[in-house]
Amino acid sequence: MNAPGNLPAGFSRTLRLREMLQSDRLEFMMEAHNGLSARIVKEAGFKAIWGSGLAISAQFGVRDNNEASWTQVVDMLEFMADASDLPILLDGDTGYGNFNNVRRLVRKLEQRGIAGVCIEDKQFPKTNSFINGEAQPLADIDEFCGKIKAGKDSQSDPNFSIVARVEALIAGWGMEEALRRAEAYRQAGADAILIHSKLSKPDEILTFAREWAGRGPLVIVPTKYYSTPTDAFRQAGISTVIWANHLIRGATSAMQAIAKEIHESETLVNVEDRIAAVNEIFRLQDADEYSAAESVYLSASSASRGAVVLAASRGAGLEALTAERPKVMLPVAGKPLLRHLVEAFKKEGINDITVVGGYRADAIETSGIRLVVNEKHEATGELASLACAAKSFTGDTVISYGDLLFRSYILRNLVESDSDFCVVVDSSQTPQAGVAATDFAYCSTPDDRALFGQKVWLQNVVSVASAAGGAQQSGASQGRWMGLLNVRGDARERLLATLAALQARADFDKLDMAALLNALVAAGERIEVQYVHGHWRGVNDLDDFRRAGDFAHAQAPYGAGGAASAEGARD
Ligand code: SPV
Ligand code: MG
Repeated sequence: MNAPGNLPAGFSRTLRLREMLQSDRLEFMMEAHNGLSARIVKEAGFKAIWGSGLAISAQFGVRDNNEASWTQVVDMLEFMADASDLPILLDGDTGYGNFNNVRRLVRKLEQRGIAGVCIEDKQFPKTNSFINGEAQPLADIDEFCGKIKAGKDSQSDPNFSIVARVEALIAGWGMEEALRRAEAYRQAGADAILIHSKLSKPDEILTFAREWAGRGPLVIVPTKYYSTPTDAFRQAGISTVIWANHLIRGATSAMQAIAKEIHESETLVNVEDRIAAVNEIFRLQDADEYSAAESVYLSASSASRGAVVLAASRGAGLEALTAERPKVMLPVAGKPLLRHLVEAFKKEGINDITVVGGYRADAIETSGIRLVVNEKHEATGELASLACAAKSFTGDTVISYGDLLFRSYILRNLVESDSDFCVVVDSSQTPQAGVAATDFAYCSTPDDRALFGQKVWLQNVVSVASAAGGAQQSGASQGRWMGLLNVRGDARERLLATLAALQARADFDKLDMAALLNALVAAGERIEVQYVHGHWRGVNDLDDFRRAGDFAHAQAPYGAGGAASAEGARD
């Protein structure tokens, strides 16, 4: 809720700043010096930002002597204006030159969404008022009035504010001179007067306010007279208080303490719980908005692609080799099977890889992947494992068996499919008497190996389990499903709904991927089939395992010991 008289964010920043300066309430501005601090000021509830010259130069690591160029300051303001929709009043020092520089400054500030500028009546290049203030020459009054007029004449938004800062008290010229200057600046068109003091008591500010008698908005910076109760400013009719440098100072103390602690202790353990979590930084950067936008604008690209790898099994027929590790960790051509798969995904820009482990999941090497564990792997099947990774379906997702080796074009073509669902079927593998194999696929058209541009659709997949369950299809299958399924965009929601429906079945724990594919078809989904003819290996038994090494070696780059073996050449 806005307090009465407060303008909500829908009003322009210039209007909001103007309203703050002109309102009868005491208002507050908080210093910010970059995008992050601007965001923090807004979240704290402030209505406007002071773009402090001291703080902005300090965060650059330079002095408050116009060492940072005005364009560097304006560039920083752009980040601040992007990070926060609050009005920003720039501390524009002396205007960075003469009247002409002020004109250009005002135009550039308006272009970047800055609501106003404060210029001070010193000479360029200035020095911070708290460093030897008396020694600093003041500007000629007429010359400074010319700057104010030039700035007012060049603003295109009538609500852009120019605040004139009187440095007469800082420079030791006395109250009368301060009042004389303030009046001249008011008459030159200044929208408010900033009266600055370096005393530790508010006396001269309160005197000035009394003498000023409400001729226009007064802005103060109580850095030195900070112990004054804020109500005293309210009673004096001050318009706006600027807390001018407290975020850069707070950040400095924190950084000094943390750097010292980490340097001395050579560990992060003492600081981790005392500093903002990395996720808090992400939040302040609005990382969630990026992810949401990514799913809208990048849905077909690699940036939103993920993979879910089913790797819970020990490997029937491989017991001798898998006492200490799951099948996916068996070494093939010098590295675990899973690593071959992860590298294949990464080559296609699929970096968000979730592996569902089960048997000896502790032995799965987790670099570059997210491991989730199907704790009930001994009593459950592939779909129970898949359900463990349901949260990982965020963009386009490839679901894969964990024991696959394949030539890279297979995955590339799969992820480039524009169908909601797409599977790869090997037409070179059909059921043979006496050979145990699963996942035979029945498709709308057989592979004539010259089908270009014509889509083939999956009708049914028969695994050993589903065949045993009576779902056997009559007639010849067109090949073997390789264990790769691509799910595009929003189709993942339908896949997850189908999975959830199957989860309600009493036999869910026994269901495999074939059951999911068949349930999708039964639900009316069209699953595209991409035929291949060899060029891949699954590792199901010792024989497969032995041949997998030859296959993998044949895929290794030339010069990396990857001379094509007879096995690889044939495929
Ligand atoms: C600033 O914040 O840079 C100011 C205020 O100009 S002061 O440092 O108090 O002069
Ligand atoms: Mg300053």
